[in-house]
Amino acid sequence: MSTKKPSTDLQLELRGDHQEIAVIRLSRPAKRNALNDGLILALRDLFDNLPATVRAAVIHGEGAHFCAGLDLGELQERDAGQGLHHSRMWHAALERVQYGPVPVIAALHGAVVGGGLELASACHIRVADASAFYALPEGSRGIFVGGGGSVRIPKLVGVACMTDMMLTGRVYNAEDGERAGFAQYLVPEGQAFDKALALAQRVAANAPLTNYALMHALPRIAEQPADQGFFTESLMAAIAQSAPEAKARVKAFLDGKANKVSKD
Ligand code: 1HE
Repeated sequence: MSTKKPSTDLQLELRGDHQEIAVIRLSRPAKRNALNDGLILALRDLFDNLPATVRAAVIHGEGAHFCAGLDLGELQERDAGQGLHHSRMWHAALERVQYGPVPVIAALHGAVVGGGLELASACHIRVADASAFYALPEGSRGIFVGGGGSVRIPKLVGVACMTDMMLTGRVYNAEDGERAGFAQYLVPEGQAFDKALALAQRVAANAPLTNYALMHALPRIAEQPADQGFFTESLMAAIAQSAPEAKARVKAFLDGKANKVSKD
């Protein structure tokens, strides 16, 4: 699997005055951005080699859908060992998304299904437009999730919701999906990318160490017993606040030079 040529189905574009936003596009619209092995490996390599200017990323899909999941055309007869390695390859790639160098915002539209939902759930923020729908057709295809979905998806919507989706083939539309917790933002059709980009610009303006703490410390703290979590939190807080950038930002507020918190 790892000897395949790099995929041309994944595009990277840098945006922003300092090339601080990476726009990552699944670019296989004829196959509804189904994720073949080449695309999964390209995703892994892309996150391993993001330019140092990048502070936040947006991932989206070309065409009418975000992603149709695993490329079923590649689902050849695998023995148990090969199936294990295939799933672990997905885990490695999506781990680079979740625990990579920068926060990733998924702009969702159309189908967000199977492995596409697993990819979306590895991102840090999900923005959906009104055309988005969510499903886990693995149940009806006689397979199981293999891209980390059984770990990440229940953290968004709960075990009961995921079990129901896989047992019954239930499809959530955009509105119900947002209510269930698949997406944090719901915007009119066609606006998910612009909203995700605007959020990425805000994220990119944060102190890098704060973003690092949110990506790497928070999910681990949330998994720890409370006593250990409190301790890890104190360590992370001490490290973050000792950074010169944190001191400069707090001083700017105290000098009346930084934005107040505002509900508008
Ligand atoms: C595909 C795939 C795919 C489309 N693998 N080729 N995922 C699924 O079970 C979802 C399967 N796909 C669909 O239900 C639909 O295609 C969609 C709802 C996503 C889109 O519908 P539509 O009408 O826009 O497109 P289409 O006509 O169904 O598909 C267009 C083409 O894309 C067609 O190929 P063509 O050569 O006949 O033009 C489809 O065969 C192809 N296509 N989806 C391969 N998924 C780590 S484990 C993860 C496990 C899973 O993700 S299982 C869930 C797989």
